[in-house]
Amino acid sequence: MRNIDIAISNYSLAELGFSAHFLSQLSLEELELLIPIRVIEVQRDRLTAIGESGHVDVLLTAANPSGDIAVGDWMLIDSDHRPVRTLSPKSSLRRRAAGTDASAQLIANNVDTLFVVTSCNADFNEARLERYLALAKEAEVDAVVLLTKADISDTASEFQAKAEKLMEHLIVLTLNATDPTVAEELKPWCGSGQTIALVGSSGVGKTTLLNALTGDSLATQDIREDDAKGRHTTTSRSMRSIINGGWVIDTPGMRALRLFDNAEGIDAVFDEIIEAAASCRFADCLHQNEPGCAVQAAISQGALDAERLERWRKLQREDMYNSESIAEARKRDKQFGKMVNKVMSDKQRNKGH
Ligand SMILES: Nc1nc2c(ncn2[C@@H]2O[C@H](COP(=O)(O)OP(=O)(O)OP(=O)(O)O)[C@@H](O)[C@H]2O)c(=O)[nH]1
Ligand SMILES: [Mg+2]
Repeated sequence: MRNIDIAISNYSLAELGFSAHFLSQLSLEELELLIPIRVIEVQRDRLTAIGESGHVDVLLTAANPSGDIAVGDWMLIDSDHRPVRTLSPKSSLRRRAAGTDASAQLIANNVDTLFVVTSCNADFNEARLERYLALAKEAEVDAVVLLTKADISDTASEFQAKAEKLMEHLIVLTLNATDPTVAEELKPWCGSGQTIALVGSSGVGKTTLLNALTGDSLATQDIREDDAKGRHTTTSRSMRSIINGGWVIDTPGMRALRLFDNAEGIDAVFDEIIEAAASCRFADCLHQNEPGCAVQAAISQGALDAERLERWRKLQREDMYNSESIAEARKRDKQFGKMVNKVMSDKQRNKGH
């Protein structure tokens, strides 16, 4: 018995987000023999995807482990629905895994717009928002900040003004996520074939927004479970279709977003510092007490925020530390793999004698 389940769907590949970027990766033979599908949920040993002929359950193998596949990915499967390969994504959102694990974790792939969700309350934190914005910049994904719970705040416009200062041309919306008309407000980002991901802390209203966009509150039940506080919290990532076109990926609330290999994204968010630094007398200026430091000069003139400089430094340091520890862990894994291979081949050789 094959482990597949095909349901009816009416999506074309273009509506699913397939584009020239993916098509160009297929050979003529693959085009004829293989089926492109888009991953909507990943479990340890299997994934659910959607293709032109509906939902497909795919069993994963050692050659295609779940750790290398993210929600939003495009994959090729053969006519028996066995995974063949994952197509190179056009954007990839990744972080350092939570806890002590020095490994990379995929958040979502092939996202067009990142909705960075926070609330008009104590969750609002500039340093956290800057992290998410740097993540989006690095992945070359557009970011929009959504400030929920504006309906129960007297200072929503103050939060909005603060968020708008974090990056040039940043769009910041204040919303009531529980109001169904919110889907209308978010429509500009939800065109056919477009993919949105919702990120932010637990309880800020990501799933509430997902429900508004998909128009179906029941649809999220299977990915929710009661946590210790009796709240419904999202425990896994999944992609769902938006009422008037496009796709939305809900993610579990993140306690900490740890960036790695994100130097360019970080500099892009703090570009007023980079711009000022270009006028420093010394190319290797640390913007501390060096003579001719244009960054410190801008701070004393009130043209640059000293707290931004501190947050930029902190994020840079962290990014460097995380990038190094992930690179080291990869090297260790590789060396261990080589050692195992050597032991195995020695054993084989000894058997042969
Ligand atoms: N009044 C009001 N309540 C909101 C708003 N957004 C979310 N809520 C409420 O906040 C609570 C948490 O919302 P969720 O959508 O579950 O939050 P989440 O971001 O998905 O949380 P996790 O799944 O734990 O990451 C729910 O009770 C929502 O009804 C809003 O804009 N206004
Ligand atoms: Mg949720």
